[in-house]
Amino acid sequence: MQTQKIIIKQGYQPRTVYFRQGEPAQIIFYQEDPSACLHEVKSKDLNLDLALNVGDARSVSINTDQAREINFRCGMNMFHGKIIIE
Ligand SMILES: [Cu+2]
Repeated sequence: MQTQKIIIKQGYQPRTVYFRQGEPAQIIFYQEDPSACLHEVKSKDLNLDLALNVGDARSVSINTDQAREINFRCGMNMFHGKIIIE
């Protein structure tokens, strides 16, 4: 299992994560930001809509069947992150 961690704190740290195509993958989001802005993580590409409170950690499995770029963003579309499968 490929695992990448993203800390939510004044944005996404890191903003881009990479996975190898064809191997099971997950991202774990750690919420450290109390702002309403970053409360939600949304991704149309992943059909994802998470609401995270400070202290929450949530894993999201990522389908790596195809090489592609997946975008995600905060609830207000101000902060953006990217998942690259290559
Ligand atoms: Cu926002």
